[in-house]
Amino acid sequence: MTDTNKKVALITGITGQDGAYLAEFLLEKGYIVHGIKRRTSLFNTDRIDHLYQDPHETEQRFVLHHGDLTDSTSLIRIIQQVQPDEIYNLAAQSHVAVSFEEPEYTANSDAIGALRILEAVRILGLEKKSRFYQASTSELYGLVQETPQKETTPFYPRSPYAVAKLYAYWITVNYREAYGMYACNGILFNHESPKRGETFVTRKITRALARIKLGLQERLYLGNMDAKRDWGHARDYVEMQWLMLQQEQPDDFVIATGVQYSVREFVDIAAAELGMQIRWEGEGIAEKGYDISNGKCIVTVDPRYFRPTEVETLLGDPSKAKAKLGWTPRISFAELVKEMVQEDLRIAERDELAKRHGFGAFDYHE
Ligand code: NDP
Ligand code: GDR
Repeated sequence: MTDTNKKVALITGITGQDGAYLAEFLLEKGYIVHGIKRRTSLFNTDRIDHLYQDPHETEQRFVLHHGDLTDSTSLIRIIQQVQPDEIYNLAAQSHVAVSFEEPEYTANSDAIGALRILEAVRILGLEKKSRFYQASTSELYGLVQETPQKETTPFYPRSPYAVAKLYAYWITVNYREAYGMYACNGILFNHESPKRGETFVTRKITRALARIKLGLQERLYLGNMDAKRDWGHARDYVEMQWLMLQQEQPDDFVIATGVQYSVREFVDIAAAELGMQIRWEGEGIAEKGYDISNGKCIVTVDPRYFRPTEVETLLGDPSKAKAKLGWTPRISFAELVKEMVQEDLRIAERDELAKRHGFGAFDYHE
């Protein structure tokens, strides 16, 4: 049973970083939240387990459905059943480096996946009911044509991921113009949190440094340390996703902080949070970072993490979102790094305790 006066949201990618924060945010706003998760051989709901509701309870406010962005039939069935007021398309193969290894799958899920949802809405005659949010990305700017990047900056995608997201961006605009759908692109710059996947560079750094600090890991291997990103906090960014769907007219917005740091600077700031200081020596692939307290080499470059085509620098201009959505990030970069480091330290302490009691602690480098 569900309350018919409550707004109904459908989130694809609900098991991911943003999906988890957005689900929490919408539940607090009183929404009924439906999420699409894909079938996996192990549980993949860690990030949303705290929101789980027993399906036997009478009033259902949080419901998960099995589905996949590569399977139209599942999307049509779920959208028909849920009749959502708002659809947030967050699902994607979201790792840029992996997209070079799985370009076809990335196109299928990230590009055609968006089309499948838009078509499902049209087939079901929900164009005027269901508002649509597309998780677009600063990766669209790729080889940057203008700095800082804003909504009118030309795109130049540099990876199969970004090319797939370019299609999704334009099909969203096209369905808005062709069928009068309320469909928006949020061009979000990098946003991180303690829920960030462990293979994205920020989380990889905070996790590895916390483990090095506790003696669980020897070294952090990184790729391009000169890359610069405009990093914000995911909790702030999901609120903007919601706000984009609450306007009178649908539109596309850049969400960014307007400040950038290099990967190396991120390492320095995260290390400082752990009371560590790094001395850098060498250049390019010979660059090394030493813990000055004991002289140990704890950071080296591994060309395995270089990308065939790299996005060297991204810096967003969020003026439009500031003016029209009242966007101001609440969580600073320093607070973001601190929260991530503290959470990874807590996890490392748990692993260290387990190791001391004879339970294996693994060490992998991804
Ligand atoms: P995550 O990688 O953390 O989450 C991606 C989600 O998509 C997961 O729930 C994943 O499921 C799901 N998924 C992947 N493939 C499929 C598929 N074929 N069918 C159904 N679900 C699928 O990403 P984020 O939360 O960080 O990002 C959310 C969205 O925003 C993504 O589209 C990303 O590309 C985009 N984006 C992210 C930015 C960022 O900095 N975080 C910036 C700009 C855009 P599972 O848990 O099973 O893997
Ligand atoms: P990005 O994020 O590619 O910007 O995509 P990621 O954290 O993977 O890389 C950021 C930059 O760091 C460099 N880098 C490394 N990256 C990873 N993952 N691992 C390393 O060891 C490493 N060393 C250096 C990268 O080369 C890159 O320049 C993220 C994803 O969330 C996308 O889905 C989203 O669209 C964009 O952010 C905005």
